[in-house]
Amino acid sequence: MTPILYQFRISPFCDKVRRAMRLKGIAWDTVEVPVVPGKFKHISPTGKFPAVDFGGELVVDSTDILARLEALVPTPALFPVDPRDRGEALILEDWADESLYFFDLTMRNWPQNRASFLDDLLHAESGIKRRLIAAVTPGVVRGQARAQGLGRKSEAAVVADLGRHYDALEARLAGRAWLVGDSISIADLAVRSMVFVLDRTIEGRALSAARPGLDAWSRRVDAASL
Ligand SMILES: N[C@@H](CCC(=O)N[C@@H](CS)C(=O)NCC(=O)O)C(=O)O
Repeated sequence: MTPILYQFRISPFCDKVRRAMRLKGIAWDTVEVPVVPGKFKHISPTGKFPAVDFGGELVVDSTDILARLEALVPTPALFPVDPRDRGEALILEDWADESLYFFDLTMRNWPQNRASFLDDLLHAESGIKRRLIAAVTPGVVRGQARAQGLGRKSEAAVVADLGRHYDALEARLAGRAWLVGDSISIADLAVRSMVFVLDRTIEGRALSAARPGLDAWSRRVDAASL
């Protein structure tokens, strides 16, 4: 059985799943979901992706998908065995998913970053549909960012916030190869997937390039999982 990944290619959550499958040596098929995914409701009732079809068993949500992958191919283990490490890894994963993600959503939609955002988002769309989605997306995403709160801050305040998060990562990575324990884990994959998309913004790339530990760790995670 070859798992089928239903994805938005641009999504850091989908990137996390692809990295986990590569690390575990699992081959998969990909279905690119259109940006307006109406007819994929039977795959993901929440309308969120990634979703993976494991031979008829559908799993939605990247964390649940990684747990399913871990059960399918236990090594290398992405969920640390030590309970304290496991807890830390899951907390870091959730921080990446629920905090860093909103920096992605907010910053990629800033005017100076928008062209690359729309190119990445709409890579599979063309013609009138592409133009229509490109026209409405900035307003929709701005609304999401404002609802979460980050989108109500000035650009300078958002960059300062992200710099503080990156300082925390830089400090955490001092003298160690991975975020938790002594091997790559779900924490590294989740955080790297967010830093990866943030590196597609002018400000995010400047912040990560100024932190040598973070930058070296990014290269390390990519070497293992890309
Ligand atoms: N907690 C979910 C989050 C997935 C998620 O938010 N995916 C976004 C793409 S980055 C999505 O599908 N958005 C579509 C929507 O909200 O309608 C996971 O870890 O898989």
